[in-house]
Amino acid sequence: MKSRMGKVKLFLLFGITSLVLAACGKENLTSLDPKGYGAESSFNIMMLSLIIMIGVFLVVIVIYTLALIRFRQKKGQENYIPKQVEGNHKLEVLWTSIPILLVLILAIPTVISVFDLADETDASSSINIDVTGNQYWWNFDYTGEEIQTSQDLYIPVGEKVYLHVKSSDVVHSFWVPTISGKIDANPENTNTMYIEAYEEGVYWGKCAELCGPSHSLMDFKVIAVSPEKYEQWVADMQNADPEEVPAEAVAQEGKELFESKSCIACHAIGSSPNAVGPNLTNYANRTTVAGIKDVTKENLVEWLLDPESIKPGNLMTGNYPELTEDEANSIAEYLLQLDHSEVTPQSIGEW
Ligand code: HEC
Ligand SMILES: [Cu+2]
Repeated sequence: MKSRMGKVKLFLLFGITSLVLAACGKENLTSLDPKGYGAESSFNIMMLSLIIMIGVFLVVIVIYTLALIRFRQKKGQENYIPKQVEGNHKLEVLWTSIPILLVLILAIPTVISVFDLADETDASSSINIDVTGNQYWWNFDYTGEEIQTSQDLYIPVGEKVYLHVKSSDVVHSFWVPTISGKIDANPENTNTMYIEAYEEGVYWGKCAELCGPSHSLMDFKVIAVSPEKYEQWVADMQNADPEEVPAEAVAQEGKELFESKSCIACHAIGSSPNAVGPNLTNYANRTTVAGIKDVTKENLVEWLLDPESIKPGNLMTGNYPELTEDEANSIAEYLLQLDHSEVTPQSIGEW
């Protein structure tokens, strides 16, 4: 009896925690409030399967309840044996064909949607971006535009943007629940998918494939802006001069350290397709450090002094000369003045 109470308590605790935790999470990191084409088609199929499931559940419960009531053993009939039935042709046909029908109702829109989302016929006249998953960050290379970014993917609202997704190391999976479906980033081949956002916003993305100790920290963002702002952003990024000397002395020192401390071997500032570490061209326009911490000088210095404490297993740790706090501070000053565009996540009022 005691152990049963224990189980009941455990069950209650589990139920309550699930309910409470279900309310956690970020805005624009949900597939239940779709704001883009891929997410909307997934949502519709999800709803269809839910409706079918509820229907089946109700029918089963009704039949079960009827059978319970109708075929109860009645008083005075304890020895009564009901008529023995062996097989019923009509019933068997019925309960074979109904599930087949339900599976078909689910399969047809699913298959149509899968082919629709993989359709590449408009790709040549649209924006194309090469997406590379790396342990534990994402690189975005705007084909033909000479723009490289990392962590933040800028796209125009209302347009199909074709993503050609691959990986530089292990299998990752690109997923922006609020606007897109999910697609694998494989080392050996490129998968293509398009995304389209209906409204301006900052949409959180996640790596959806267990890829190492910091897999759950491999966050990124899709920043959907109006087509005019997008044009502006592209021009700003193309005009960014990586050689520009910062105004303040501390930041100038930071720039020199960035070159002398071998940061530049892994990180590009400007459009160079260097893929060892994230591109840092517009670092001051970012909202997160390493995809997860708010952009503040303290967090940036913390990252530079000890990246391991923020993202275990990352590929920067131990691969650069040790920095003093002053040096980290100067580098942070330098990175935080790399402000090239007015089109930022903050500027669309979502931050
Ligand atoms: C061996 C290559 C390598 C070297 C050298 C290196 N880094 Fe990194 N760095 C990385 C990688 C890889 C990441 C991505 C870590 C992650 O998110 O998993 C990173 C991340 C960062 C980030 C966070 C980027 C973001 O998206 O927010 C900053 C800032 C940074 N590095 C600055 C520096 C500075 C400054 C130096 C020089 C002192 C340096 N790095 C040296 C590889 C390197
Ligand atoms: Cu990953």
